[in-house]
Amino acid sequence: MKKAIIILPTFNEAGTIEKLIVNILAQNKKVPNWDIDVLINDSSSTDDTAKIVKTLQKKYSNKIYLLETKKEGLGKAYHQAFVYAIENIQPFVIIQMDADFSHNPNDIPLFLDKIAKGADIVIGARYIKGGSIPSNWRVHRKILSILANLTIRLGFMKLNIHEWTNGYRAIKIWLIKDALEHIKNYSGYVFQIAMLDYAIKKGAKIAEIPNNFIDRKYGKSKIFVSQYIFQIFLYLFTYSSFIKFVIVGLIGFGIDFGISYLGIQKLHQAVWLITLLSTETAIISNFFLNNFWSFSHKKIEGGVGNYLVSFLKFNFVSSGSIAIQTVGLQILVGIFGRKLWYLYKILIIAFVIIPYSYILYNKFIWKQK
Ligand SMILES: Nc1nc2c(ncn2[C@@H]2O[C@H](COP(=O)(O)OP(=O)(O)OP(=O)(O)O)[C@@H](O)[C@H]2O)c(=O)[nH]1
Ligand SMILES: [Mg+2]
Repeated sequence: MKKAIIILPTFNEAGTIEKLIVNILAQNKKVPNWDIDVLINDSSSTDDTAKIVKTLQKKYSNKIYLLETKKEGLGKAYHQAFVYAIENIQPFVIIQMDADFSHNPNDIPLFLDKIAKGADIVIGARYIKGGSIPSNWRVHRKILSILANLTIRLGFMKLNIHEWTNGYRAIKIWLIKDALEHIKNYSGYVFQIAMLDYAIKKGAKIAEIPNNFIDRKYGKSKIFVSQYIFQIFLYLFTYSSFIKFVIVGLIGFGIDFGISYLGIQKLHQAVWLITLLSTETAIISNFFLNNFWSFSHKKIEGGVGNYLVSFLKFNFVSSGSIAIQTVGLQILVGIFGRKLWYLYKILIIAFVIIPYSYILYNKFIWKQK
C-alpha cells in the first residue's frame, strides 16, 4: 500500500473545510492500493478553519495533519507543507488541492491512477478536451485565465503542456524533494509555474487529465491579480530559454549589422570580407550567449572537443538560416515585388527562422540531459 498525502493550503475556508476533508478521506474506499491522508496548512485564518480541523482530527485518528503557520503566500504555504510531509510522513506522492471545493475530490483516484502508471507529475488541466473553467466566471476572469496560460505556453515554447496555473496536481515525492531549493524562492501563486518548469527541465514524466474547475461558493478569493501577472512575466524572463534565445538572436543581428555598417560604410572594405567577418562574429556571440544564458541548464560539457563539435553544428544550422533567408526572400520578392521586402524578411524570421533554429538547437546542440 502506498501513501498519498492531499495537501490543502487554507486561509479562511471554514465554509468548506469539513465537507472537503470528509470527502477526501472517503476516496480511500475507491483506491485499495493507496492510503490517503490529509495535511492542512492553515495560515492564521481568522475564521474557524483551524478549530474545525482540530475537531475532525479527534474523529479521524492519524489521518489528518494540521500545520499552523503565518500568512506568507500560497507558494510559501505549499513549501512548508512539502517539507513537513517529507520529514514526518514520507508519502509516495502528494496531491495539491484548493480548499474551496474548486477541485473535485472525486478526481483523486484519476490522479493516483496516472501516477501508478508511471507519471511523475499529473496536472489537472482545464484547457484540454473534457476540462473547463466555470461558465459563470465573468468575462474578464475567463480572458485573464486563458491569456495567462497561453502566454506561459508560448513563452516557454512548451506547446504540449496546456495548463500551467491550475493548482490541482499530483507530484511524486522525489520530484518535490528535488525541486524544494528552486520553488522556495516563489512565495506567491507563481510557485505553480516554477514547480512545473522545474519538472520539465528535470525531464520528469508529465501527464495531464481533464479538470472541471468549480467556482467557489463560500469565502473570498485570495489571489492578487496584478501582483500575480507581474510575477509571471518576471519568471518567464528569468527562466524561459525561448525568450532568451530570441533576445540572443536580436543581439546577433545588432552585431552583424554594426560590423557591416562600420566596415562597408565607414572603412570602405570589401563587402565579401566584411560580411564574412560580421556574420561569423554574430554566430560566435550567439553560440556563447546561448550556451551560458539561454540554455544554461543544458550547457555543453565534456571539454574542448565537445565544444568544437557543437560549435561546428551551430555554424551549420546558422548557415541553414542564412540560406533559408536568402532563398525565401528572393522567392517572395520575385512573386510580390521589392516594395515590401523588409516585411517579408520579418515574416521569414518570425515564422521560419525562429522555429527552425530553436527546434534544431534543442535537438542537436543543447539536448535535454
Ligand atoms: N495557507 C495558505 N493558503 C492560502 C494562501 N492564499 C491562498 N490560500 C489557499 O489556496 C487555495 C487557492 O486560493 P483561492 O483564493 O481560492 O485562489 P483561486 O482558486 O485562484 O481563486 P478563487 O477560486 O476565485 O477564489 C485556497 O484553498 C486558499 O485558502 C496563503 O497565503 N496561505
Ligand atoms: Mg479557489
